[in-house]
Amino acid sequence: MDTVPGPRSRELMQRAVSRLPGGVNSPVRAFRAVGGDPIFVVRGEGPRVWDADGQSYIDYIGSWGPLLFGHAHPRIVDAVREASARGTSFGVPTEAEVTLAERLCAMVPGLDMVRLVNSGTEATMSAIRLARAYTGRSKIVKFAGCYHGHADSFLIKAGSGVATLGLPDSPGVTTGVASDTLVAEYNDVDLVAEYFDANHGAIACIIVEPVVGNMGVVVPRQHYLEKLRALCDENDALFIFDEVMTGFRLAPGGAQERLGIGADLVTFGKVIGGGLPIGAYGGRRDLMEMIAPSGPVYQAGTLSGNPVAVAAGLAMLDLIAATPSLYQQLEASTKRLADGIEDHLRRLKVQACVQRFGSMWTLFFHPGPVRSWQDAVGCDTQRFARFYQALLQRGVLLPPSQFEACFVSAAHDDASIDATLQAIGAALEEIRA
Ligand code: KE4
Repeated sequence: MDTVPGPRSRELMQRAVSRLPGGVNSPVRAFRAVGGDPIFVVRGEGPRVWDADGQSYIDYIGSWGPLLFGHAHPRIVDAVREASARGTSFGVPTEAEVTLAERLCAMVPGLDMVRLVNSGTEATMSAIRLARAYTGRSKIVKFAGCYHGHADSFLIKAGSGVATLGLPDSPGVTTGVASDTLVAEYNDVDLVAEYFDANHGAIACIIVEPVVGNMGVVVPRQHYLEKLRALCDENDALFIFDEVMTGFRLAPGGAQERLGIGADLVTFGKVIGGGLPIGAYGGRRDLMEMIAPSGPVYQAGTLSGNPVAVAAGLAMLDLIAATPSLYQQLEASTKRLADGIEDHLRRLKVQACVQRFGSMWTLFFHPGPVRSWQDAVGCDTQRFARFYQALLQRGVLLPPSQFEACFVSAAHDDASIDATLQAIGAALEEIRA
């Protein structure tokens, strides 16, 4: 494989940096944490993408989670084509958005009503606004290394791109806003309990990634989420599951179904848009009917419930419904991949560990286990960067950060997994030297 990124991607990046901050429209895409310039992708199909220099890669970014069935699935492409031919946006209600709301409520436990928005950030920022309005309280509890989008209240020890770039907290977030965000360590309950004791009657909600993807894949300890649920109940606070990443990826009913725990509000994004801009938040009817215009809590959006994005989402849900073995297949593929990587780690005596849940996985350059952000910061990010580049040269594209989840899709067949394992073995050999 020629040097990656190739000349065309480099040329595009030179143009990009003069008109887009860092040359990108979302920071983590700049490949800063892995020491190079990004490839520019021109198309995707199934498990693969092709860059501007004609190189192809087995893709585990998967648009950061939405592409449960891989790139350019014909059912989704056709749905988008047909919907857009009837008009791309109306700003007036359409039947399709009602149908999507009905389908989401039928699939997700405890979902009486939803509001569609345009991103995961809009979903989570709206959910905490609703929690603050319902409880009359100001403070929220989040967890270091968890990422809930870029709304001010969340940019406090956040994961994903914030962690990747080593930005402790973002300038522009006022101390007033930051003082209402209490941060604890994921998988630790004691400090959360102390927060409730010290802020009696002041905490509106806990918001958590039920299975974390945004510090790399970190799974909840046994009974951890149940203890958070109990603390919310004891203190009349709301429990918010941020399922922007896990929703419809771990099970049709997401982490609530998979883990058997009910949240009061749940946020979604990614999968339910089939790769188009979408988000949603929802929960109990008494909560959601507080949202304007049925209630006083204002939230709005020009393109919310956009007919083209909704059509892609409905096609995605149709694909899920038409593939009864989907989640077993995703589990089996991801297990085979993770087991193969662990075989390489043992054979080459590399100090690293693989953590996975469903079709989400991360190779941590850390002895493991990684159970919190405190653990994750111990990763050898320099070694990850060398591994990343060695793998990229061998035609496998991971998220360009140690603190992200990799995604297996239904399009990642045995041949893709085998080719990935071969490339990972060679890349590990290269950096071991
Ligand atoms: P968006 O606003 O980026 O659509 O969603 C924010 C968000 C909220 N909650 C969770 C659990 C999320 O994972 C995300 C976004 N995920 C990152 C990937 N780790 C988006 C990638 C990016 O920022 O470019």
